[in-house]
Amino acid sequence: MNSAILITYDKEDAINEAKGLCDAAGYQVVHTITQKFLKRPKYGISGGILERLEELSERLRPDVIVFDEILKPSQNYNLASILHREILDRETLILEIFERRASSAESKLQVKLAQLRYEMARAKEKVRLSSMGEQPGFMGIGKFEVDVYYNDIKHRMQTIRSKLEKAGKQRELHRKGRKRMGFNTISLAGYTSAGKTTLFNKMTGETRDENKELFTTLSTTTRRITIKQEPFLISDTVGFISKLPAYMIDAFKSTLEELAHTDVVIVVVDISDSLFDLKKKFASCMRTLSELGVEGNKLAFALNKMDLSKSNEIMNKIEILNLSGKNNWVLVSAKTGENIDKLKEMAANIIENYSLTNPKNM
Ligand SMILES: Nc1nc2c(ncn2[C@@H]2O[C@H](COP(=O)(O)OP(=O)(O)OP(=O)(O)O)[C@@H](O)[C@H]2O)c(=O)[nH]1
Ligand SMILES: [Mg+2]
Repeated sequence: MNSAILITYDKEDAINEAKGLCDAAGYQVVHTITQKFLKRPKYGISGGILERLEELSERLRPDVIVFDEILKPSQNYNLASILHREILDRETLILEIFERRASSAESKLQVKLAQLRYEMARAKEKVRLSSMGEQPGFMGIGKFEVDVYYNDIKHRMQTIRSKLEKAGKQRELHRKGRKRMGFNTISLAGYTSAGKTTLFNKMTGETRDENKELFTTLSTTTRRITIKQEPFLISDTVGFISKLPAYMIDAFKSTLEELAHTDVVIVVVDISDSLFDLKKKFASCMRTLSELGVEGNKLAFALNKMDLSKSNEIMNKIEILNLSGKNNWVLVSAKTGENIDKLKEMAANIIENYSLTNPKNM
């Protein structure tokens, strides 16, 4: 396993998430530096911290330095030239994880597109820097080459986009086909590691990869299940994360768009999270779902990992998530299987109620 020094915010949830990301990308964190502020113009961090980092980097010789913020090319260059190590910012780290995980042709294209968009965003700054005559991070490359580089990225992005568009059209055809055949569809969504795949496995009798690491699932899988003698199609999806780069959502759009077209979205929530994490992740999921255009009355909440939580804490959490008094949630354990049947019935009921109030969607 490669080693990393991690620089992140001095908040427990930020530290845990950043360590989880490092782990998922295959880096063992050998030292963590925490800071209140990581957006200083030149290095992201202060000169004093940079000195400490330089000393640590020399002593511990990590393979990379992970910077849990988004770095500009100039900042990345400034850091690398002092630390003599590869610097990975938060976005590069997430891209590395996605690259490691992508297995289907479509998810590979999606990751490629996200990588190119990342490069593109940086190419713009590089072009700007080179035209101003200062070109940190882009030494010795003239304006002409920069333009060639920029156009090349643009061209490659177009090629991938058109391939993805085809895949998207194929998806749409399948979706319409399923509708015609009268299938109702259910999707599992939620923060990464909430337990979507474990729940999917429990609900379908499948054995898909479930893992403690973040972003285990990148491509959607769909299976047929029966609830109250009716057939349904259920899909597992990619997890959300806070501060997911916009171009990542864009790259995974065709996959995530499915969520807006399914009849029920089961939002999987890890109810065993600390109150702080729970609120943050819940808000981030709800924001992403609303950005994707998923209607609120199509949501069912699976409050998962009940086996890990005490009941008085759970009730408090339900209150805080504003779910008490509502009937669109159920406590489950994907591990023990508790209440899985209840969840299935709830999903079926939501579809029934929805089609009663929206007959045109039938
Ligand atoms: N104790 C307990 N652990 C669970 C439960 N559900 C899932 N887990 C564990 O939580 C971890 C994450 O589960 P996954 O099913 O991979 O989570 P996911 O939401 O699919 O994650 P990504 O695909 O990475 O977004 C695994 O280690 C599971 O074994 C549960 O009900 N109880
Ligand atoms: Mg998964």
